Amino acid sequence: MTGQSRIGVTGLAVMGANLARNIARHGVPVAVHNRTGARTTEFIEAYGDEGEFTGTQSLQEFVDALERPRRIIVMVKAGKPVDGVITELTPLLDEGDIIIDAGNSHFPDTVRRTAECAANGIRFMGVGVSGGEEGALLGPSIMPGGDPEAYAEVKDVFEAIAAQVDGTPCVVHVGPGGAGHYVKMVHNGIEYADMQLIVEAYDLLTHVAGLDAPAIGKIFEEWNSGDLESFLIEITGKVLAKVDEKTGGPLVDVIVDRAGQKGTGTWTAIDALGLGIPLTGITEAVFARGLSALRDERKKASTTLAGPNPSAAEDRTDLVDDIRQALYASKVVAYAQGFAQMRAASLQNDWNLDLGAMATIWRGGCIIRAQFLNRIRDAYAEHPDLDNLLMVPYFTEAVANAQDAWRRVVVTATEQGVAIPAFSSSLSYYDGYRRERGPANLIQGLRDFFGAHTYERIDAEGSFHTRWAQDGTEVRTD
Ligand code: NBP
Repeated sequence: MTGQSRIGVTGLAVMGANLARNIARHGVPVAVHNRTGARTTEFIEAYGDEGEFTGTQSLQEFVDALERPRRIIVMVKAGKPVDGVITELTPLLDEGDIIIDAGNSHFPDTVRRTAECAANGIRFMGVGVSGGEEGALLGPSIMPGGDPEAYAEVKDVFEAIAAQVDGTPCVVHVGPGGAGHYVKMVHNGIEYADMQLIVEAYDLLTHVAGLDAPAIGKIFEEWNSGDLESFLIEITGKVLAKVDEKTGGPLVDVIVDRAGQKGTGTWTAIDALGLGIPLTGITEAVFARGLSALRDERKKASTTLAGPNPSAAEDRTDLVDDIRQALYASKVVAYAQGFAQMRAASLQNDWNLDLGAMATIWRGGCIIRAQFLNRIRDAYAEHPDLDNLLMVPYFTEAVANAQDAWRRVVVTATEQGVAIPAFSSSLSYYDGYRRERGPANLIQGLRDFFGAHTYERIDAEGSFHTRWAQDGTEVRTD
């Protein structure tokens, strides 16, 4: 039996429901399904008149409602539920049908599921979707990975429902296998770094500039009209301006300082460690959330461990602008690192990622959407094989101009005892990256001393070992 729905969505919690509504609102007939049937009934009751929906109560009914090849978006909780749905769907599907996992799956799972589905003649796509609840409904940034021929079957739908910036939809086929979910993972990692940089600026503005939340909210509002213009800077202004109904003071002042996380930042950092890519901005952001969670330990340490207590500066005019520049320079570094990571993963996995296209599809719909991404898109358009974004004249110059302020902020924060892990590690990365000769010569010497790991010389080919504990002579080992 062949149904009439062009595409199906199973999993009607907030993301799946909004994605299904977005698709139907674009005139595409959608079959919907949810494990708990009552949710489907409620969905049809609430939104049934927004488009051409077919509500189904069983997976058999669901697959029967779809055109061939069947195109099925799975929007269930990431992890085991995705495998469960694939297992249940597989016997009901035909050769060439397409399963699209649009949740936040970890990319190695996507690689495995692609192979498992292929063994059953099913085409599997791992698709990153960013933008949260509102993006799913009004236009997300979509990062589809998997078989390009399978993508061709859904391209028109994805392009219709994605956010649009300057007439360009925020969706592009990212690459094969796990590439889509990989890129979504790095997107989320960059989101962690962006947020950490924002909170470090907030901390300094509070404790070193001596400003209160509404005043800082206004500063973020101003910053949002310059180089920093972005969704996260914009909402920072709004969150800081919010008044708590209960206390009459700023809401942010009564929110517990313990950050949650769902794991995508950790995945990004772990992957960077495996690739050997320095990813200090994102990784420090993950560690900072970890430190924030040690609330009880911090409470004890706050009365035990010595250190300066920050005191508000008398003249804050220059300080506020210095903090803005430090935020911008650190942000450039965090993005340079994230893009370097995607480049390394692309080379390792033969994904052939178009990094300029990634910047292009992140300009709208997603959480890190920003003006700044236009600059990154331009950089890759001019230099497709770029090693590091810092080397493009625009960014080289931007960081060069900001660096005096950036260094002042790191010094001031350190003197005043304000933790700035992302600001300071970004500056250290910058200083390390711009050194032709670093100090790792000594590491090699030490490794050779205790483990005969050998070293190379700057003045001769080959590898060498010194008999440190014996006669001290050097021998060539290759
Ligand atoms: P949740 O992640 O909260 O998952 C709830 C859905 O999964 C419900 O439809 C539930 O069905 C279904 N489900 C579960 Br739980 N176990 C199942 C199983 N074994 N078999 C079949 N269905 C099962 O939903 P969400 O917040 O809409 O997110 C969906 C995906 O999108 C996740 O991967 C999430 O990480 C990702 N994502 C979320 C956001 C966001 O802002 N929330 C943003 C971007 C991406 P039930 O109704 O029967 O319990």
